[in-house]
Amino acid sequence: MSGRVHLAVDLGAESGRVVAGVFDGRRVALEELHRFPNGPLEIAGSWRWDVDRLWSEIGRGLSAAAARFGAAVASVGVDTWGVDYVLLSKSGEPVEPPFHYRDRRTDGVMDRATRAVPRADIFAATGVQFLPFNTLYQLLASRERLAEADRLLLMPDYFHQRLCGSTAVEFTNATTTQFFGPTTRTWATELLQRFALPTHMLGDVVQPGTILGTLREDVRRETGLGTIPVVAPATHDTAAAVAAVPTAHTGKANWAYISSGTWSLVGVELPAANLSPLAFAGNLTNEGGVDGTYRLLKNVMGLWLVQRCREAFRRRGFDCDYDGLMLAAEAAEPLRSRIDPDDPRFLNPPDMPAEIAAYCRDTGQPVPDTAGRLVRCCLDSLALQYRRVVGVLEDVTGEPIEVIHIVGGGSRNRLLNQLTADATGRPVLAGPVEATALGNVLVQARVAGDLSSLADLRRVVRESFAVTAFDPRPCPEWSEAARSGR
Ligand code: LFR
Repeated sequence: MSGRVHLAVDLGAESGRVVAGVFDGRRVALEELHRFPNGPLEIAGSWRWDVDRLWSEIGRGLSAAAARFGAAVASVGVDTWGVDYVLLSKSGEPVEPPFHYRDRRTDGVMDRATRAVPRADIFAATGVQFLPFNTLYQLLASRERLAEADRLLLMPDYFHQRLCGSTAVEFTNATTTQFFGPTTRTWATELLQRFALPTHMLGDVVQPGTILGTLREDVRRETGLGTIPVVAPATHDTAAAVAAVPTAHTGKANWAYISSGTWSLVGVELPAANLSPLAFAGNLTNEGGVDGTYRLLKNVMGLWLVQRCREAFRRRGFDCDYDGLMLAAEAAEPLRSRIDPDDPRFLNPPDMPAEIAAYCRDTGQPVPDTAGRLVRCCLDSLALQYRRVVGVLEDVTGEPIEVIHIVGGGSRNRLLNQLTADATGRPVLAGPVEATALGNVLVQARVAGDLSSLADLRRVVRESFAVTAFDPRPCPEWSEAARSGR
């Protein structure tokens, strides 16, 4: 395919990639140029991000893009996970290596914070789900460094700064902090003041699709790229993925998405945030999307459970690939034991299989004692949680959800796709796998003048990628399991 090339730098908690999106005006094709691992950097017992290594990997990807596409490269933009931030000094350098959101310094902070300021007030000001790693609690956990900071950038903004010097904060990721107002659409400075947190380091917030600047001279020299614009896509990976859901029903809430990867983000798209008592009671979040839309969703623990089980199996000398684990899970007895995947004990336990076993023991269930049983327990529990969240979303919006789109890396998991259809009783449409990079690329393509509405972006996705359908099978045991409340 020939056409204009937009580069998506797509960083996830487990891996990063630089992807080229070639857009011919009607369809888009993706080509992965460079993939690299990501993960926590341990410094004196704390979990950080190795942003310098990530930066050099991004450089490698950009050099590969220059070598492969030369002058056809039209722009570049970065998306990453949410909530994490870099504090910059006056001279533009990080004041310390940025923390990983799973770092344990936030243990207990959210509980203390919500004793000081009631949850209802925090929700009214931000519309965000209570998660212990939200930026708000991270700032409270390390407030002593804030005085040194001139700027707070979120992770993608930081890489944009290194690419073009911009210090803007992009809207979709700003909404994950739990100090951004969904109705005022500015920083919730009054809330920060109630916590005696400073606000001087908060900069301008820009919408997805803003041209942030042009590639710095030194980056051009090192990579061989030209004087191209750096464009803020939807910088929150989930927002980018939702923008690339291949629905033909933009503007309606009768479809749900699951952006499936390390996390499962289960939600609907709305024209504005929903701050209702039901949304608050359901601990839902309102995160910003493309074109001012809001993503009403819930973070479900996701395939992190399986990733950590696999890691633990490896440590015990049992190195089974992902497909092998799924086959073992498929062969295991369904719904034998179940966990609440969102119990905070699963956020970062030292040994995931042991934690799952302990949960099952504590709740009087059979302990999953093989790899297949453990993984099956994770997948059944996720599917059951999806069912619950879909129910809550319907209650909150008052609209029946007729179909579920699963996008992202987790949409490759056929077993989980089928279990999701069975558990929710809804048809599941799986794909595209690379929704995040696609959403990133298509927002850039729109800036280049090739596309107009969000519906237009999604039409391109539909015309470029096939989806796989999973129909629900009649399985009364899911209703029973849901009734049992676990
Ligand atoms: C998914 C994600 C989620 C966010 C979590 C932590 O990759 O961005 O949306 O809650 O990571 O930042």
